[in-house]
Amino acid sequence: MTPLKSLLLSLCLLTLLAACSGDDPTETLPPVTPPDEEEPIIPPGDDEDNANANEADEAHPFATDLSIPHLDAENQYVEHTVSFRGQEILNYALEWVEDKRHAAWVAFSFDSETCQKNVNRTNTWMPDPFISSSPQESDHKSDGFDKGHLCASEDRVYNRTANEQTFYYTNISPQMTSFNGGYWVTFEKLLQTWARSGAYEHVYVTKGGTLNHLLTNFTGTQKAADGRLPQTDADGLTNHGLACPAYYFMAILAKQGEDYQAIGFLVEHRDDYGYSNDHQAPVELIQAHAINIDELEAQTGLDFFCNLPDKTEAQVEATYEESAWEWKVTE
Ligand SMILES: [Ca+2]
Ligand SMILES: [Ca+2]
Repeated sequence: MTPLKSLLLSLCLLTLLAACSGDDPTETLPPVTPPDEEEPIIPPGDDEDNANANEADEAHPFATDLSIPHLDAENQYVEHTVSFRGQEILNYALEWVEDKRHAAWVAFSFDSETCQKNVNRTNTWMPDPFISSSPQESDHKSDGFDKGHLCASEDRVYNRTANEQTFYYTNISPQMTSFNGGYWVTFEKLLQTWARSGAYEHVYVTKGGTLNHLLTNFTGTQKAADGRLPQTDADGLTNHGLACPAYYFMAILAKQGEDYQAIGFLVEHRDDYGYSNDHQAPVELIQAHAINIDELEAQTGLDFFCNLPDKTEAQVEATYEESAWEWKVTE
């Protein structure tokens, strides 16, 4: 090899080496792919899973409210709303069971505005304008029972229309006089005390009578205001064909910040507790009926607070903390 050929070969090798080294400063790196912002970073089984939640639609925008239990498509679901301070808000909702002529439940909530006491009881009894099979006044005549509110008149006194709607006959249950005015009333006052205490920013409630347990072949011991003894037939119906529950219940969920507490009550419908309008049950007796929501769900067949994320729902329903509630009535 001549010295010239040797030089040329060396130059060729150097050129090749330079081409392979990849350190050309003009070369650009592939762009870094940013993380996909649509993808949740939370691992599966997260805090927001909600398998049993209701779905809201245009006709039922409040179906996902925390007060509403899991809806039963067999029943008629109705939302009674009112216009309050420039907003359409849920006053209370109910599910109507046509063949029982009784609500499966009613649901509502108290916040800093809906807990207010701005109006008096209106006594505007009327058929429910949303339910064609709504009972009317004649369905409650001479049956030996009181017209017992499910959502109490005193629960809805923030606005006149709100109170008027509690007098729809779909919100009424045939209750024994001494139970309505002497015993159940203390549960209602305890709930109202909690709701108006300022201790919670929101109190959600589902109330009702057990349609899976009706009072059958019953004759009471104390006459109602109509001078008759309360009576039901073998199907658990009054003389006008309204279902008469054997128990009444309340499921209560209180929210304060991110903290939730829940408690349930289940009470047998009797007229021999020994209390009356003039002599109402003390709160200690009411406290003895407290149960957790899991147990109340087992007894009633309803799924309360389904719209809570499942993990939170399971936690608050498993136990109730007696010390988390103030056992005092000031209403
Ligand atoms: Ca539940
Ligand atoms: Ca849920």
